[in-house]
Amino acid sequence: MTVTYIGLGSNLGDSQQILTEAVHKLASLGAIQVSKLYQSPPMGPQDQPNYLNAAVQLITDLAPLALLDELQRFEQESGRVRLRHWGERTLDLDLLIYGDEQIQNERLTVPHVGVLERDFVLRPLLDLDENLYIKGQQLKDLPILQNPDLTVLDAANWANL
Ligand code: A4P
Ligand code: MG
Repeated sequence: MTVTYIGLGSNLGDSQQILTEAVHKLASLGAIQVSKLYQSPPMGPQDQPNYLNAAVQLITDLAPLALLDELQRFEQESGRVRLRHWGERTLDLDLLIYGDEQIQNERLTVPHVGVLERDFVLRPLLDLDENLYIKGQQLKDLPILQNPDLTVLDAANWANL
């Protein structure tokens, strides 16, 4: 069993519904906990809608690449098409953290690149465990969290678990 964290993002379609379905699919892979639901302005191209973001803690038996296969299958099932780098998408599922492993291969970089610079990733992660560390860095101490550019859309049971 490994404690993993998945980042969820969507800015096309009915994003709250898409993220809710993604949470229920993740629950088929192991025990989960869900962060609050956030809205954030786009990082990358600015001519795209705001994002909804959240994170899920998943405790699973799946090996990293098997887990990535499942995440990519869920992205495809949401009707995801690849338009442009950092561009709009119906569903993005990123493997943020896999236990305390550091993974670097053709398909996978874990911890996910950019975690430490993205408030829309960090804030939901800290909902799940406020004492998380990545590569020796305590997340709650990161300066970017002092002026987060995101708003809480729903703090309750938004995914109807
Ligand atoms: N990949 C490598 N490591 C991982 C990992 N840890 N988890 C590879 C998941 N995938 C990983 O992904 C490209 C490849 O990354 C995959 O084939 C996988 O093998 P992609 O999602 O198809 O491509 P992308 O859009 O070019 O890049 P990526 O990495 O998804 O972009 P990001 O970094 O996820 O950023 N703004 C706001 N406010 N909120 C957002 O959620 N998201 C993005 C996407 C841009 N702007 C955003 C948000
Ligand atoms: Mg991605």
